[in-house]
Amino acid sequence: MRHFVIVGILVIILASLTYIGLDGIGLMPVAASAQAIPIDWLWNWQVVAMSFLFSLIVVPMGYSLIVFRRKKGDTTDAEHVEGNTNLEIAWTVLPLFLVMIFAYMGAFSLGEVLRVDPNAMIVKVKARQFAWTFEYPETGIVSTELHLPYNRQVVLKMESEDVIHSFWVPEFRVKQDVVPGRVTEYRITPSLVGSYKVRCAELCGTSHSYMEASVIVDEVADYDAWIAEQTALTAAAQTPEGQGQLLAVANGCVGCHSVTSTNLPTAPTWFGIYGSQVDLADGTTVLVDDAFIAESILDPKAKEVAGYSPTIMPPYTLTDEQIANIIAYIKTLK
Ligand SMILES: [Cu+2]
Repeated sequence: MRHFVIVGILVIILASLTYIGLDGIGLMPVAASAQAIPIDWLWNWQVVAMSFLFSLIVVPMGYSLIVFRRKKGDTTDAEHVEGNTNLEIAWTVLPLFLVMIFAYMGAFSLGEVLRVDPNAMIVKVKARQFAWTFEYPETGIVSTELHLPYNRQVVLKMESEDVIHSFWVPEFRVKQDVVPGRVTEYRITPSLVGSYKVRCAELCGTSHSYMEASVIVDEVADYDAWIAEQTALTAAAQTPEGQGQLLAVANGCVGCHSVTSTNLPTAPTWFGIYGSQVDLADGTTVLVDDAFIAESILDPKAKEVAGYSPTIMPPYTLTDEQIANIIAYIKTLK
């Protein structure tokens, strides 16, 4: 009986230390979704059970090795044990109970995770080797970053264009495969403002490990501001002038050419230039029209504007359409 008491106390001590140790090393990243709460709750009780079962095996084994080892000079046989019905019933019924309790806890946790909010916001997710794209159907925004408002359930409708991928944000805890030929759903309610990363959790090809995208949980006001900004960009980008402005930014044109009435020392301002006459370095003048702008983009040294030579601008290889869009943008600057 004394041995049982000692072993019992040691099991409790080791189980507590194992639990405190496992809990202390932070096995999980920060929890950033409402769904993380039932998952972490279940996980925590599993760690408790693991710590206890680990101790229940290791302590009696270690205790027996030390306390019941053969004494010096003792050559007698050990006691023969022919089985113990009570013990067998105990180690069948107790684990059965434990498994049933965890089955119930698991079902409860799953129910919480899958709980549907009818007001959930929809975002479409496209996965392809090796990138994620996010579409906001309400506004038509397409983004390579997933912005989500704080504390509102979102349902991701996910499709793959090629192979099986898997959407996984460890801070949200939930993970869902993205399978070609069908739409899979992923529900989450972000509960912590911050910047996270979605990574593909299904080996999908050579650059699988680079298949990441930013997931940003915004305060509601910041989210609204992002939506407004993206909507403006999307709307602007659909007109030739908008495309032209994006091109002018992307190609660095506006680094040297001002777009206001203030001239930069590097190059003539674009403001009011279309349709005007400019003096060239060779003493002649030229009308700024489509032909002159196109020539100046493709071959900047062909006609050098007075006051800026020698021309430092490199030739740009743009398509006719891109040039037309830039011209459309320049025309708006007046
Ligand atoms: Cu992938």
